Amino acid sequence: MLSAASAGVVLAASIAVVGTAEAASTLGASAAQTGRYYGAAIAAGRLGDSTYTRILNTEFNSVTPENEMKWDATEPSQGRFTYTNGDRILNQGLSNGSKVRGHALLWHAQQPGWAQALSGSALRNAAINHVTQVATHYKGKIYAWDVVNEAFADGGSGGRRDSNLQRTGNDWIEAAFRAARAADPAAKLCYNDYNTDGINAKSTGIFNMVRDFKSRGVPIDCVGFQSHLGTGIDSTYQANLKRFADLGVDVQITELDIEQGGNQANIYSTVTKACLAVSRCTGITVWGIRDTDSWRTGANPLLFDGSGNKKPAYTAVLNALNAGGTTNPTTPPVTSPPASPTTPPPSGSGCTATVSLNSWSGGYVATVKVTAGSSAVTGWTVSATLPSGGALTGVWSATNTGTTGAVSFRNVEYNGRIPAGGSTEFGFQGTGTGPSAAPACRVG
Ligand code: 9MR
Repeated sequence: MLSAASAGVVLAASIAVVGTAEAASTLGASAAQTGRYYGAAIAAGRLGDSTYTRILNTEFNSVTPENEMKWDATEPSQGRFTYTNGDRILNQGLSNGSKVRGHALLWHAQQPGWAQALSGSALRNAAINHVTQVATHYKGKIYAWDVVNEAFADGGSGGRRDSNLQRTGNDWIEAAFRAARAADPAAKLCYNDYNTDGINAKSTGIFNMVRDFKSRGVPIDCVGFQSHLGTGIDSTYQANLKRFADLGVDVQITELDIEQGGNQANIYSTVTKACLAVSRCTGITVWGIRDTDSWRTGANPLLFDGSGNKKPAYTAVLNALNAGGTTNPTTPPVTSPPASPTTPPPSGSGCTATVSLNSWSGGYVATVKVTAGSSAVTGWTVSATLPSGGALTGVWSATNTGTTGAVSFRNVEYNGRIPAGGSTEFGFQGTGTGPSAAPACRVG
């Protein structure tokens, strides 16, 4: 027994020398060998299941909340945000050393009832406020956000899907991306969709949007290809990933599941190899862990069976990952949008405020940084003048006095105390155009 075991070790070692990477025994570790992640969509309600969490913690190094960060889950009534289940997913991932993909800030589906009932600028402002608030709550913790999900139509048009969000104006997607960037400059910002698993009219419509965004400086970093696949795969799957990567964005396979049939393991292998062949394909997420966790009842589309056993598809993926591929270069960190230099840096005691505006036609989101001077402050008030015709529609991390013209913002309980030289942030949102002059800050 002992000598057989050591012979096995010797054999494994010699294979590793020949291969491009040493064989790893879990999906996450084998993907990491080429700088990629291998993730799963997970549900907060299943985290008490020990088989589920064992597989999760062993195999995966990225998590996506299946439902817990969607609009209906995080803002069930307007302006009231609930992060309990989203935070459970986040903490599960972070405590396991995993990346967390945020899913999804704006989508035509799973909107809370109050948002479904809105239209026009009220909906646009509510949507942008939602993006700002949720991205701010998770600031610095999310690897990549699906900022906008499934905004393109199926079929041959290559155009946008009709939805209440689309009816607020074609620029709603870029407004969402700008708001997300302003709120969390470190997160990669993705557009995510399905039926884009090859070069077709829908994926080409998205391709054209991404190319346009890149040419106009709209912040977009990645495109997610959901890849809910049947029993076949488009021969242009890899070429499609590559053409997007060539636009200068990362690509990710975000919701992979493949109907069980004679070809399931082969198709899983093909998808894995396609990602490995594209240097900006940064990782793969399967949409669930066991077949019994899948939204596709009866399709058995995942890598583990209902008892948690590895399926042939699992082995096919692991082997493909271990065969190696292009090394995914670490992409440079996203740069923060410049804050407008409205006030000089703090010198004496007191405080100063700088504002960074994310504006679109008819509205804006302002992020205000309050910085203490050479002495700590225990409370602050920031004053600004809003141009006529506009009004405040939302404020966070501060309380306001006035909604038009001369307005002021006072700290809330948890952010009044700023150490000497330290800073805090609050934000507000309004209709019309944002303040053009420097906001004033005073202590108290
Ligand atoms: O898997 C999710 C399922 O639990 C929800 O009931 C459903 C509601 O629309 O959303 C599922 O996830 C979807 C994802 O958020 C976006 N792409 C399609 C996924 C499958 O429907």
